[in-house]
Amino acid sequence: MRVDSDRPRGNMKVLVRVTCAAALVMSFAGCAEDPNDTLGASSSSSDTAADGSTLVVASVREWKVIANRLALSAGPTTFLVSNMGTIKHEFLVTKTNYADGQIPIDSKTKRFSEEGKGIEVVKEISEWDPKMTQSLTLNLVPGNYQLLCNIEGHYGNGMHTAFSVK
Ligand SMILES: [Cu+2]
Repeated sequence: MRVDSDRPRGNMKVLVRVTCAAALVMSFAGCAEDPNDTLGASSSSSDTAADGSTLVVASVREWKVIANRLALSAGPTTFLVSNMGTIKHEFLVTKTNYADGQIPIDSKTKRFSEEGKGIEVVKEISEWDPKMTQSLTLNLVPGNYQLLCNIEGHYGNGMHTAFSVK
């Protein structure tokens, strides 16, 4: 068996393993190779992260944002987000009353202004590599949100989902 056959990717594999270990500490079962597995596993695992916050398991890819729950009660919330795509993505928890996918896009930058009227990027995971999982914890207040990626062209291509907090 060739253990180190593909050296260039060696470091990434180690990082993935470390990330999975961190995820397990948060009582998330496993490191998903497929978003459907992530969603399936989440239904039988805890709805609460180790710190007591509400757990939302999500994934980003070209060109979707998926989450295992799209409505929850206000309070401390942890998003565990896997990049299931082949390129970098970001994850923005955005408070807005715009309908899902309807935030106006600048035709030149192919992004929306994160300082625009009626748009509040509450917290974000900056763009990160494929096959990696990141977590984000924040205190959600009631309102309408979108979980989205605002890298050039990505929002317009479909990387958004509506999310509401009561
Ligand atoms: Cu993206």
